[in-house]
Amino acid sequence: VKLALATHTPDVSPPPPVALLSGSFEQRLEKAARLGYDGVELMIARPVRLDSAVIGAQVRAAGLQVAAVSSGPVFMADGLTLLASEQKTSHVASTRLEELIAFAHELQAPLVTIGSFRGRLAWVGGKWARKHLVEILQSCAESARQLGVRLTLEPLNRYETDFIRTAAEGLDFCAEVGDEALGLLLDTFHMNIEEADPCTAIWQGMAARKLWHIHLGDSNRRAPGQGHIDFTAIINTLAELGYDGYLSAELLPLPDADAAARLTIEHMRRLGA
Ligand code: LER
Ligand code: MN
Repeated sequence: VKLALATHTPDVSPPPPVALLSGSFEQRLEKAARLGYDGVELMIARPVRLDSAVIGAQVRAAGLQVAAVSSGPVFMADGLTLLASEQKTSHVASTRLEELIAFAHELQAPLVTIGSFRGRLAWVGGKWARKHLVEILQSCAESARQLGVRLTLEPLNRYETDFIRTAAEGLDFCAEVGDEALGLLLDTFHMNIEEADPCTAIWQGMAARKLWHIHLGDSNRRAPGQGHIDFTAIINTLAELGYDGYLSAELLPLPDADAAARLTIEHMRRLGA
């Protein structure tokens, strides 16, 4: 199984609340490689402030792959969301998504994540909010497809979103968008709150051939093994169904950002990942 961890690029400061490892960007890459990670999920806010050739070279020099480009900081650091109360904000956010897609392409990253960056229906209001996001994602999925990049929609728990909380709801939304470049990202922390059974959610995503990325976090959003999620069951289900994407740690830096990264890989490897 390919393991990655989420860490921020130099355009993001302070670090997002679920980013791992301490030190400079290059030090964090080196630490990830030394711990045995295969890849990094890059949490990016402003791709235009970064040089993809430099970032790509730094990641390769550490012997790592870019597992994903995360849009999380576009919301967390810049307050931009695809659905927003101001139309201008929504427009700037869509443009930012196009930039992230182009950046992912330049880095040869397989996908861009869309979690809290999608915003909330209530911020737009009315029946057309959902339709608005469908249209934005149709347009961005087309750009992504042309560049050989994929987009992954992430169901989130009820305290962080007002729509798309389960894999089933995520798959319905993907069907509504109807582009082969749009699929799902399932986060074990969110699944633990919203799904009747995380393994069933994984099965649904795999059956639809839409499960392309997974975020790891335990029930308390600490490293796997520090809460009560059954990661053995999750790993066994993924193996049985032939999942070949990344398991990417996106969790709280507790007891500290380096220890959380170490505890994650130790636990996952011990379980056979
Ligand atoms: C937020 O809780 C999360 O899980 C991120 O992946 C989405 O921005
Ligand atoms: Mn997540």
